[in-house]
Amino acid sequence: MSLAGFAVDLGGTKIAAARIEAGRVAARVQDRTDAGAGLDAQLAGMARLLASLDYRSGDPLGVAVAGRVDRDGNWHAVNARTLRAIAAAPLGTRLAQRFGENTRAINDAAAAAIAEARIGAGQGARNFAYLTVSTGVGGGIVLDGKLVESANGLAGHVGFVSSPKGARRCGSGRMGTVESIAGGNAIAMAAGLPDARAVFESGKHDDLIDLAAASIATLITDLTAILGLDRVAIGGSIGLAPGFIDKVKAQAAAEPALFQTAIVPAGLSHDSGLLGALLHCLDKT
Ligand code: BMX
Repeated sequence: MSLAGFAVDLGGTKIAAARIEAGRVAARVQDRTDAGAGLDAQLAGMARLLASLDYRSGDPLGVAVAGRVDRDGNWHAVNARTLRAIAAAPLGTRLAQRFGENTRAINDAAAAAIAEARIGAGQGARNFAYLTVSTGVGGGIVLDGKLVESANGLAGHVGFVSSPKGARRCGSGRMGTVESIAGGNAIAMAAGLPDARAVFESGKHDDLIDLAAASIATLITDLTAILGLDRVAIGGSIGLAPGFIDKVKAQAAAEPALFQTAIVPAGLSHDSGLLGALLHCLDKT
């Protein structure tokens, strides 16, 4: 396939940028996300990474970000603890000023859902959802090949659905969300460790990982009841950690058969947000 251009994927923990050629990531660089940075500093971080990939102003550039991007291109953290200085930030306008008109921004999980649906693990599925279990829990829903969108950019934010196992308030302000159980920040907080990687490496918190997997299984079952999903792909640093999807599948298998769906790993691994951001950008023209 002829997909070519550049992409940025800014998550709660890391920011990646890539040069994409012939539908594949040809070169990739990444850095830690500055969770306290405002729009100017985030744009400067993107520009730094892109410069190292020989990006030139005017080249096609798709930008995926954690948080919602509304119809006017304004960027808002939904979980205000993840990106603390991003509220009504005019991302679309500022991207165009800095990088040219050939840019477009979208939520990171929505971008990944587009890529997985078109060229990844969702190909051939009619009612498809992509879930990322990472710093937060994000999602994108693609029905009949079309991403479900809303004017406020919230559509698909399935991590903010409440969970029967939830007992904490999450950074969205909602009580007991799936993200408050299964998000990397939430798991790290519950374990009293700096981040989710440390939780996995400690080998001492299987109970927290099991609880996270169970809450994701319930979320998938609920989404299947609402949308008649025929496939769900899971990505993200926790979602793709060894054994995690198997735990989710084992929990989901205990549900009545009618409410079960196929659960598969993201086909594009950690590149789906980058590839989907560029696909979305090129859809514009
Ligand atoms: C949160 C939310 C989503 C995002 C998801 C995954 C914020 C800042 N983030 O649910 O918009 O898609 O996390 O994000 O409100 P990641 O940081 O784990 O990649």
